[in-house]
Amino acid sequence: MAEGQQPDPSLPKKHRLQNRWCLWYFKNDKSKDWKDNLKLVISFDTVEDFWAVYNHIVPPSGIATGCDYMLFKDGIQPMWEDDKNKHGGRWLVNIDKKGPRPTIIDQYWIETLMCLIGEAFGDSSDEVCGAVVNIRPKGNKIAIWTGDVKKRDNILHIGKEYKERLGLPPGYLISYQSHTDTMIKTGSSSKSTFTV
Ligand code: MGP
Repeated sequence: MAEGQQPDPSLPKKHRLQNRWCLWYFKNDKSKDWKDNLKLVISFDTVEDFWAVYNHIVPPSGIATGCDYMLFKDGIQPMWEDDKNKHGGRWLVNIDKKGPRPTIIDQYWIETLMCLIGEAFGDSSDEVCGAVVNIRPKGNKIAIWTGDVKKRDNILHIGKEYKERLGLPPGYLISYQSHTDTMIKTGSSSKSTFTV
């Protein structure tokens, strides 16, 4: 609904989410700077509008290699440089492309979105900035970004709950990396600050 417009009283009331969320798309165009490839697709703040968006867009398994979806709280840009991200990091889940189900990425992504819009981490949900899914030839990735590497208890709570929500077995370890470490990494792996 446009700003300032009154809701139509004859329509059923929509269910408000705790936060307004923005969906971004990263198109892999190597001729441009990384930031110029980011496009804000749409924002929403009701359950109904979330499903309208979700049902309308191509799932992660269908987007081109090198592209990303990002879902971030309104006001936070999906990049390390944003004030709300710059002291933070991410819980990273690597998804083996050679696994039996190539569309597992879609299942993990919807579960991640449910965790975000449903504020699934209790008080620690305030620490969540957003989530990113990367479609890559070497293996897809999903991550939940949080705002402050020093908030150990919140980060661990989020990591444990997230693992459970994805149905990952206890022996499958996921790691939390600060964005500062990710930025300076050389090669394929960066230092883990936490592991659950
Ligand atoms: P990527 O897209 O997160 O992972 O980062 P990918 O493609 O799997 O690469 P890998 O290095 O993890 O193996 C790829 C590159 O995009 C980074 O090296 C940066 O050059 C750029 N990039 C990614 N992010 C998330 C940012 C960001 O937040 N800010 C800026 N300035 N560049 C970024």
